[in-house]
Amino acid sequence: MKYGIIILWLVCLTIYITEIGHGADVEIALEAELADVITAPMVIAENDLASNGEYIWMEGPKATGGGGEGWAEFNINIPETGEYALWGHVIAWDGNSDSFWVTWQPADPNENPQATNNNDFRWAVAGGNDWHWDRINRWTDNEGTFDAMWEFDNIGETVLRIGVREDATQLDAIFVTSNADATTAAAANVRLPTDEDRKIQIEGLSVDAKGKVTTTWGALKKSY
Ligand SMILES: [Ca+2]
Ligand SMILES: [Ca+2]
Repeated sequence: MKYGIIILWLVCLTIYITEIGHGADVEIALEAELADVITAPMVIAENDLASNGEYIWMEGPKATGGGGEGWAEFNINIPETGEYALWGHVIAWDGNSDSFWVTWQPADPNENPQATNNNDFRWAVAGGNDWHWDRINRWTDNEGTFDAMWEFDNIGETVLRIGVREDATQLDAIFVTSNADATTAAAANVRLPTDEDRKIQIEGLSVDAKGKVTTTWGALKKSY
């Protein structure tokens, strides 16, 4: 009986190590237009070349700047503690339509940079008239852009807010990864959301390190 328990324990330990101990990156692909909250003047728009045919932006003409109101919020369930990076699938026409504000709580404080104008939360979006990936950065200390990294000490619910800074900047999708060291989209293994990713996002399911659905959002929240 005693040995049986030890063997059972070893089997469980082996399964645990096999499942989570191999260092797989956490990877979560999100559609911008499936955000949990979108406040005007940030709106959903259609584009045939965008993932899922839609993206979000504050509508506006190129080259005029303006903006600074409205945001999209994503409730993201973090399945493992550690460092995370974000990539955005974007279009940024010119120097007056190439930025968002980004906060990701609880790693970031509950601050509204649209009010505080804090450049620590300013994402200078890489320019380009076609959809392309850009790692989210910070305009820290007004000294230029640095790849942003967020550290989460607890698993569970986090809130990512992408706020309008300049109108006409377009966001199609977001890729969340625990591979915070990768500096190119290829190295970060970025992907646009699949049908399964969209299902997970819509139904509020969490994912494990290998991207398999493990538990419902509601069930996970109850364990806190
Ligand atoms: Ca700009
Ligand atoms: Ca999209």
